[in-house]
Amino acid sequence: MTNIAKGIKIIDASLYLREEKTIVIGDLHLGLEDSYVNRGTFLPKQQYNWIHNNILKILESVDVKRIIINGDLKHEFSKINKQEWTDVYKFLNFLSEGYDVEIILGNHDVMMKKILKEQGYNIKDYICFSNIILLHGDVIPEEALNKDMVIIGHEHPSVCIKEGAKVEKYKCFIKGMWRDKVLIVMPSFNPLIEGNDILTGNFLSPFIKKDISDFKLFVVGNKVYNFGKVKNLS
Ligand SMILES: [Mn+2]
Repeated sequence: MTNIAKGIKIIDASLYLREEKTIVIGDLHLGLEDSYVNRGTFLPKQQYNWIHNNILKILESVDVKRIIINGDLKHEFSKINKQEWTDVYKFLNFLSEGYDVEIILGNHDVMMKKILKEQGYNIKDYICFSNIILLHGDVIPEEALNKDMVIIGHEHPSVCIKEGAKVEKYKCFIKGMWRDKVLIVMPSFNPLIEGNDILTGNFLSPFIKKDISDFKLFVVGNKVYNFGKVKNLS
């Protein structure tokens, strides 16, 4: 566990908000394998169990009341595939047994929004705690201007790290500024999504400007490593 801000810890690819006893995970992209199969690539269905076991480990490590899914619960953009129908409900039912579950709408969730709402799931465009706004990060809502800290997903940040001749990609958290606010970007919780290399400078989210050299980098390996500023990475 590593502190990324006051009262906010990184645990694996999740964030723990201590005062709110809340775990935040994002970009699960459930149903990813079926979506690949439909495009002709076979992928064994292992991600669900991995996600399930990993969230269990996290929930056992700290005192949790609430779980927030920060967008892209499912993978397909313009439809709902068979695996999504199964995995999304299995996952939400499993979490709902012991915790309050809230879902922030991601750009991949639009097709399911109405259905989840009708079934009583708590689904929102963003969630605020005093000075913090949590949101997916594909659009900037007005409300973000009123807060001191913005926490987003959407970007799937990762970084390539060289070790001798070997280069390996790791998921990472990055922390910097958006306007006069602290911005934290979370990685995808899905093990199959390695993510987008932050050093390429190509970002999806309107919250991230091209130059992130002053951002701080937290790499998620078998533990979390504080790498300092992006510009010091060599
Ligand atoms: Mn995503």
